[in-house]
Amino acid sequence: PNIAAISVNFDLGAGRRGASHGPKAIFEAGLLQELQQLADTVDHVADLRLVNDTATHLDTQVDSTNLNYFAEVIAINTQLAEQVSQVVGQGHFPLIIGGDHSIAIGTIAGLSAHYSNLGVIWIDAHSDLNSPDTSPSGNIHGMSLAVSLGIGHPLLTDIHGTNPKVKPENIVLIGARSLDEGEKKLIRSLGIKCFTMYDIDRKGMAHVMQEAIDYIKIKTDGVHLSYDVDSVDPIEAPGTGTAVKGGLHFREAHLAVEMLHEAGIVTSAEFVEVNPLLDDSNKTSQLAVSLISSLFGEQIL
Ligand code: DIR
Ligand code: MN
Ligand code: MN
Ligand code: MN
Repeated sequence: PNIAAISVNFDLGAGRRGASHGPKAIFEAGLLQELQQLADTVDHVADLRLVNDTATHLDTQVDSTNLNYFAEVIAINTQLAEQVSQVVGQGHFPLIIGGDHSIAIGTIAGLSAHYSNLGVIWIDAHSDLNSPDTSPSGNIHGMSLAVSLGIGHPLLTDIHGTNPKVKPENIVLIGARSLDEGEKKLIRSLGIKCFTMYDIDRKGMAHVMQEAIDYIKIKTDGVHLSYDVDSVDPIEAPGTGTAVKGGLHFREAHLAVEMLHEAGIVTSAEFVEVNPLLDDSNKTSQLAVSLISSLFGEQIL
């Protein structure tokens, strides 16, 4: 592929600061050098951040209850959606480096203009299916998948055009182990395919990934991989804001992306929630580089 890397230096969707430094740490861990050996071409096409005044001056009438940094999240995602849509139009593979997971709103919005049945593989300890009504935190990184389904504040769901951006039957969740009550209800009521850590323990990661691939490839015309590093166990990925024990082991985390490479179905990807301020040396950034390399075909032998 011709990879167009887009870094997003943003952390206001999360409850703690630091994921905005994720892109710098991941690039310093050697991302571009690794990708140059694997892809046809690699270009770092954009390095997005909020600049003074880009945050929308929201009307004081707008209800932003339980939506932390609402204007900032709208501003960064509006920029990101435009950038993603542009690189897809040029025939490039968008690789988005976060940043907290609220940026999936902009990524998926930008992609959705180019696909009528976009598939989304969401590898995460969480499901990010909250709305202002169900969120225990008000942090928008816990709402991004719901927004992509058209659930949430219209100023978020309407970013970059039509809504919903993705259909519930075209989503697969992998690695879930921390779900809020409202999220569980939504997963059940919409019938979203969800492979929890229980399923991974019970069936094995290879089996789960094969089921996920077989399920998603049937009716989708493109597949976006949204990889939250907190899916990985904190032993391997300590540098993240909402670590949850009982996660993917190092090899399970890699097998997922190795099998996706082999299946050849992924058309865009994002890696999010690396927080270098919480990291142990640069372990989590290095893990991200290694996972991304495997997605683009790095093999052991
Ligand atoms: C929690 C945490 N479900 C929330 N979500 C996180 O605040 O909505 N998502 N950490 O990545
Ligand atoms: Mn290498
Ligand atoms: Mn997430
Ligand atoms: Mn998460």
